[in-house]
Amino acid sequence: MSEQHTAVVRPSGRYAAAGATAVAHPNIALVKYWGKRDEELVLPRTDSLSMTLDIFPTTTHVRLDAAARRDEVTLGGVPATGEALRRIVAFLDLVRDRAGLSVRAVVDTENTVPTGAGLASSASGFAALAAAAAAAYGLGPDATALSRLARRGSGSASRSVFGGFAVWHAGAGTGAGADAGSYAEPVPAGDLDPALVIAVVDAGPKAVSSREAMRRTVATSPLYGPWAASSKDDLVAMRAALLRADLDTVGEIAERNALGMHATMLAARPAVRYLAPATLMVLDSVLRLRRDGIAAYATMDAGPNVKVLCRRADADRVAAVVRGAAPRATVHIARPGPGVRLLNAGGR
Ligand code: 2P0
Repeated sequence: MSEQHTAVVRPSGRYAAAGATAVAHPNIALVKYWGKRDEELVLPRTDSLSMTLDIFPTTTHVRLDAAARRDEVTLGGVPATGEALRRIVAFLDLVRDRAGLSVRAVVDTENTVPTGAGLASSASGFAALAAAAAAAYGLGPDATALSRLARRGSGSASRSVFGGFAVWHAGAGTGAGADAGSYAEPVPAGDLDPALVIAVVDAGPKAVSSREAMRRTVATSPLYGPWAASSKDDLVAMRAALLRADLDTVGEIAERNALGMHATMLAARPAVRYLAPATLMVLDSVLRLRRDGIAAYATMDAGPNVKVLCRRADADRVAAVVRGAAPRATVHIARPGPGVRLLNAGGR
């Protein structure tokens, strides 16, 4: 296993008084997670598979404060409130429950990815929080246990525990007994040299959260069942294509899986539509690239931004074409990145 796949999680046995700092990167799913079978435990309906990026890290510091009456959370230096705070405190409660401790925490998070724009800030966010909080409270999970723990914060965070490509197993069943079966692990890939050209066409927060959108889709979309069934086949074919480093097949599967996921949302009642005019302009440019013989394949998440999978050698050309198609977009080039890393467990 390459170093890229290694999640560094040091066991400590007792809580680290000075706290712990962890860094995690977002991941982009090539076979999507869309739909839960258990909201409380964040158990998905289907397996998913992603590539962790080497850009947009989240850095999170967690320090225990015996004198504090409640958790103090800042996001980019600004005190967290509302739903963001509620989710982080609920996650810390879970960690405290496992550690048998009640002491409150001071959490500082620096995100470099635009929050809430379908660029998976919750994946890097909860992966970093899980690693830092587990270390600060002395849990010492192995990488699999850390992936299960991160899942409880946000499903996609389970995959950001690992670098390179990762599969998140849905597992089976519901309730507490099903928790153990749902975790991510690295996926072996052949000699691929991929890049993801990320076109941020709108960095603003989305109108409908992915949590609400997936709930509505599962509950009301007549296309959800067929997509979930075809996603199972996509995952098997994707793993095989990755192993033989077949970028064209990886891209074809990723694009159809993403378009299918958006079709399920469009058929939800009421419809959820994340795709914007600029999204379609970029999708057209991807078709033109393919017509010109460049392997380029698009995927979109819970937002209007487009990620274009291509060979590393083609990334600059793909980025230039995408910029031409959406002149107001900000374009980034990402490559496979590392798993979550604990920077320290005893002081900043
Ligand atoms: C994914 N997305 O596989 C899919 C594709 C968005 C579209 O995972 O409710 O923030 O916290 O488990 O992980 C976004 O969902 O949702 C997501 P929760 P999460 O990347």
